[in-house]
Amino acid sequence: MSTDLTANATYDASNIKVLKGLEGVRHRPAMYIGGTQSDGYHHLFKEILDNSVDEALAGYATEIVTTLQKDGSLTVEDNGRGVPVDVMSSEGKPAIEVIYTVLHAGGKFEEGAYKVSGGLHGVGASVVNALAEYTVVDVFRDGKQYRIEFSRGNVTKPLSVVGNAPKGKQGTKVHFMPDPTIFDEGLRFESSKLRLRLREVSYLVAGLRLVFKDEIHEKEEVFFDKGGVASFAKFLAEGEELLYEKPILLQGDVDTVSVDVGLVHTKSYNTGLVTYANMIPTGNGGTHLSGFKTAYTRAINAYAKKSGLVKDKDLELTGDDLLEGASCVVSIKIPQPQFEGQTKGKLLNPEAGTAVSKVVYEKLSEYLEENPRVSKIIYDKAQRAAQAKEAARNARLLVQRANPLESDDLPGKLADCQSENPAEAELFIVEGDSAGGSAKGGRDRKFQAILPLRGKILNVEKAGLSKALKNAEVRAMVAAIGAGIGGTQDEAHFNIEDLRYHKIIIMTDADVDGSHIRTLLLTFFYRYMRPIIEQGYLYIAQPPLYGIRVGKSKSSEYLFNEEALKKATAAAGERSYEIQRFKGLGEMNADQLWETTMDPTKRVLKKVDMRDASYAAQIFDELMGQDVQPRREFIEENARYAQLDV
Ligand code: 28G
Repeated sequence: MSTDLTANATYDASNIKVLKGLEGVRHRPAMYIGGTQSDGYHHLFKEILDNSVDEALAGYATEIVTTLQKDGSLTVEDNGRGVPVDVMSSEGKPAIEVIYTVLHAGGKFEEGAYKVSGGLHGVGASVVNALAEYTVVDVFRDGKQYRIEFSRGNVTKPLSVVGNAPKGKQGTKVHFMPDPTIFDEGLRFESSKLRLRLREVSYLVAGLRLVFKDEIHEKEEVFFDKGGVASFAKFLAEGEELLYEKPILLQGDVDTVSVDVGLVHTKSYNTGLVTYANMIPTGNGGTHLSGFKTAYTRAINAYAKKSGLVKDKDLELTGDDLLEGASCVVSIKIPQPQFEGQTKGKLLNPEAGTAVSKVVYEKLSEYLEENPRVSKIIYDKAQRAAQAKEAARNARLLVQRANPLESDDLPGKLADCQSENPAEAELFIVEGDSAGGSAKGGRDRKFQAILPLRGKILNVEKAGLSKALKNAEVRAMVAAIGAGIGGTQDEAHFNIEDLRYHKIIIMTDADVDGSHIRTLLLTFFYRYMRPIIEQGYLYIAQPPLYGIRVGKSKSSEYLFNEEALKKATAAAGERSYEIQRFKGLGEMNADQLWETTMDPTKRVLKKVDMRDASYAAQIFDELMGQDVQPRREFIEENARYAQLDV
């Protein structure tokens, strides 16, 4: 049974305008979804999910189920009211068709307009339709099940009733497949990225239940939390020891801006701060973040004076001191957000700053008054942070006093290169003395320097800066790199201009120990020499797992994974071949190491990319904890932040 709800005559002329709009989307997808790489691909999911979330924010949907199908397509289903299906008199077409085929000018793609209390949802649907190979929308409404189908912006099956809705069932179900001719080759939905957004949304919309069914990996997961951003802050602090159990929630509305802040303090030395405007992550902060920092700092200092926690009335702790070990989530909703740049990384609205500042000052002051025990804990921690900062400053001066440009002061185990031109100089940081020896023997000393590290380096995440600066391996790296050492707690003591090498290459084994050392090194660079990552100067060497020599060939081909090995043996066919398995860097002789891993014309380097750094930073903390499992997951996940650079 299938009833066509519109007369065919209404399609034809009226569709021409519609198609023009969506053709524009297909012609310049980047303008609408940011790009045609993985982020753009996953943006389609976010748009559809947002529509369901809006229906939840409007007070109708309570559950959203996302299913990653075996064939890579995606289904999102909510239990809201169902997209309206009645024919709009202005267009002569069902509302749902209009929503999916008319590009909404002035919608969130152009200005980022966001109607907080519902009413504007559906805006991204037409963009998704335009960029999908197929989109099938089922609506459960008034006891019926309706369906309409699209492909690449066009209606392929007009709206019809396909049957009765199961008893009591209401809502919208969207099934779509991104158009492979639009996106970069080989892209697929990644469970990790879908889960990241679902988790985020479950915290940003307290009480909304988000189910993820991963049919590829046959897993199901429910994201649900009543605690909102307070739980989010606690989640981001996972793996760290909390200074008090219950995270702090600060909420309030100022005019049309609504403010939600979650806050918890841990024993760690790092600050985790994530901000959102209308559920969009603002990785570069903006007015809401500034408003938070000022009000937070003022509220605590004022309370400390008033309550007698501070003896010296003039002594004010800085925001950085007060935020050491804190994990904070700032989420605001604002009718007309203004973002800087295309990536929406930074919020510009001045009224957002005022609103956050007002809510945080008032509500935090109130909280501190009512919770003197917690207030004292927070203040004591910040005082210790201020003292440690002083100690670190002294220790840092000691390390820096040795002028790294005079080779006498370079660490003894560094085999430096001849070139003094950073643009061509490379520093290999090598795990273990034996690999270090091979690297020294195999390198091109003109431009390649070798710094062997002995055993495991200090976990800077647990030790903190002043201890780290006492560690011999850390000091050797700081001296060799030559640009000082920074940190999130203090003024910039790292100067990228002084960098002695524009390629810093971490060379560790492909085993668990190697991964661990690599993780520790990444943490170190991330925390204390971040500009090196930001500028794209940090790399990971990829030693091959196998070498294969086919037939009478004199040279080996190097293979980096099992799959490549399979391909190579298949390609060898009838010819004889010889496979060599490399167990570790230390087992390669100098020539082999040069040939496989160091020779710029043959080697494979992964560039460490920190585009996702603001979120990664949060996850980073958690992963550096004591648990082996999350750390292992990190090592796998970390591949997402590294790009292949041959
Ligand atoms: C499953 C994946 C994506 C949605 C709704 C519900 C309504 C709606 C969506 O209306 C048009 C414009 C302003 C009212 C609203 C239903 C009011 C009454 C809705 C979704 C009509 C859009 N009944 N659920 N759109 N508005 N879920 N999920 O897309 O005036 S989109």
